[in-house]
Amino acid sequence: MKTLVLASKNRGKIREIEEMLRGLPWEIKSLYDYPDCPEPAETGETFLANALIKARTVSRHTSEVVLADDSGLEVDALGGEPGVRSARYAGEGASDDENNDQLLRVMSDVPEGQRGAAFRCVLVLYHPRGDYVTFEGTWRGVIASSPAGTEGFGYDPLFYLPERGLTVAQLTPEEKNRLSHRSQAVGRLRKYLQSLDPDP
Ligand code: ITT
Repeated sequence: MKTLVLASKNRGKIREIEEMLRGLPWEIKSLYDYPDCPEPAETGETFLANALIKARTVSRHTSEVVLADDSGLEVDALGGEPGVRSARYAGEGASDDENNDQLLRVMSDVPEGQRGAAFRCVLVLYHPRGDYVTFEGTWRGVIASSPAGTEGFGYDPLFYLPERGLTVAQLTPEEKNRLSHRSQAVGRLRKYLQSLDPDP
């Protein structure tokens, strides 16, 4: 088995990506396996820039192949905010609940019909020799007026899917992993990894 280090401390992401990469000949690790790894400073203005910062930092520290996920919520009525600031929308170190409350406050005057949004995920697969490939996924939905559901993480309780009549936090983990921005990006990554290592 080869080792793939997820450049993440977000347990929700790690759980989802591990599940989606099941069955491939890669042992999946995360930053919880490398407690001395320096904390990457996510100073980029794009998902790709931040994913690259995380991937480089972790690959230098571990000398392993690294997968970084930079993702977030882009709200149409807010010109794409919170975007790369999704994890810290209510301030540095904010909890998911605090970020959700902040989003509801900021959107309190936005009428139904103008509450469209997208989850975006950018993955960087980074080799310690310095080359990398990227994969993306986008998932459209609507920001609900109050939270619902207990599954998932982050903004899932507010991300409403009109075609399902449910928020993402009301989906089963299996359903989220079939539909999400992250599953689209990881699906592309899976195909790439399989093309490197086709079954005999
Ligand atoms: P790592 O950098 O350690 O991976 P992070 O949470 O800081 O963890 P990001 O900087 O990429 O990661 O921020 C992503 C934020 O976007 C995340 O904290 C959520 O608030 C939100 N987000 C991303 N994917 C999501 C999903 O599938 N469901 C709900 N919210 C999501």
